[in-house]
Amino acid sequence: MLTRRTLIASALAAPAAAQINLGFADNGSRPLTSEFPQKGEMILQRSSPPLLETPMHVFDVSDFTPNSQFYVRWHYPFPLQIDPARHRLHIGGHVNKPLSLSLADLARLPRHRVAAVNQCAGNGRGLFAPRVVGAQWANGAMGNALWEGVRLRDVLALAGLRGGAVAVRFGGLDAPINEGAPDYEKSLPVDHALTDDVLIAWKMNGSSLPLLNGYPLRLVVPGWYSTYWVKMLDQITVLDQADSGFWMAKAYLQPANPLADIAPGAPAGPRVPVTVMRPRAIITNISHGQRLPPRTLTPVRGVAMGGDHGVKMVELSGDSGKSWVPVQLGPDLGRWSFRRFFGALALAPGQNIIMARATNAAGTVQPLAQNWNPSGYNRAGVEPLAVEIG
Ligand SMILES: Nc1nc2c(c(=O)[nH]1)N[C@H]1C(S)=C(S)[C@@H](COP(=O)(O)O)O[C@H]1N2
Ligand SMILES: [Mo]
Repeated sequence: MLTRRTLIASALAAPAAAQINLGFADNGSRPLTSEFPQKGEMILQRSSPPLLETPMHVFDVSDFTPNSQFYVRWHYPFPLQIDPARHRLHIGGHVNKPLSLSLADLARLPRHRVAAVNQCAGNGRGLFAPRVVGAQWANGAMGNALWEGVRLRDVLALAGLRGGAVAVRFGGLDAPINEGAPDYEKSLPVDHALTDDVLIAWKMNGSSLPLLNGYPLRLVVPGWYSTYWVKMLDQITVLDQADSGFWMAKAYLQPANPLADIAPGAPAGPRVPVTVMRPRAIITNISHGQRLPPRTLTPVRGVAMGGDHGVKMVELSGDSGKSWVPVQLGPDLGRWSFRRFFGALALAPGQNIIMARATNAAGTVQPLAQNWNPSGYNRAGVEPLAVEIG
């Protein structure tokens, strides 16, 4: 096996931009658990409230991440039993007609489906150097599913937005333990709330949402980080001014530059809410530090996302990013979905640094340099992996 010292040495030898992940030997080195309801084997980050990460090999098998191994993230405790017949979605605030809808009421609206990546804003946080505080995810705090439900827009139309509506706020059944702590509530600007693909979903990959992924209803905001995808949704409030609540005004803020990037230790400067995701390609069949037998061509596979546009191209490099070759893409399941890639590299005996990078349909190329910010959000630089051949 590669030692930490050889990895550091090779990281220093590689081009400055190619920073090696020293955080984890690989995804599998952290404890695994199969103890959670409706979940198979997951990486355990925290049991209560649960933080469960998807092992990387799961993404190597299919375009859609199985519900049983879809990652889980909760800030607060939530009910463990929900009676679907009694669940109500309340719509109020700056509307003409406040409503309280049952699941049966929702099921009468036109049905929509969208394939979309759900990714935590802190996905990959545990890989930042220098380290940052927060859930120490590797890159498994993401997943792709076929979400099914109704358009948020259609539900808002039933209640009728009043003139001057600015934002739409969402809350779920979970609640903080500590008195006075802020409820987990997130808002979308009203123009984004009214877009075609924002759904109130109750199905994920053809089945009911797992409890841990937000049964019985969750918001789906394709192209935006999952902090907005409020689970166990029971409250929608239309606001006539910007949401000044903790989870919008104080949390999930990133440096106000396109890459969410500042020098470690530099003043934070102006910050803006985390919103759209960025293109990423992640290798799923090889883990960092793995030793592989020599072959003429070493298969390299993975998943790519385009952020807020579809994936146009994925390229591989076997020489620390000096040269790149485009690889074959899997089926196009739409703008918001994972797109798998299938390639191969001729790797020499000894240590190789391999990389994959995505380009989206807007022409945005995944940068080679890793971005950094104190909360570890929006990580989207190329992820180099060290592979030992022989
Ligand atoms: N009600 C509620 N919804 C929530 C959260 C939460 O704590 N409570 N966490 C958000 C965050 S930060 C993430 S990353 C996603 C995780 O979605 P998942 O658990 O289905 O993977 O849920 C989002 N929706
Ligand atoms: Mo998150």
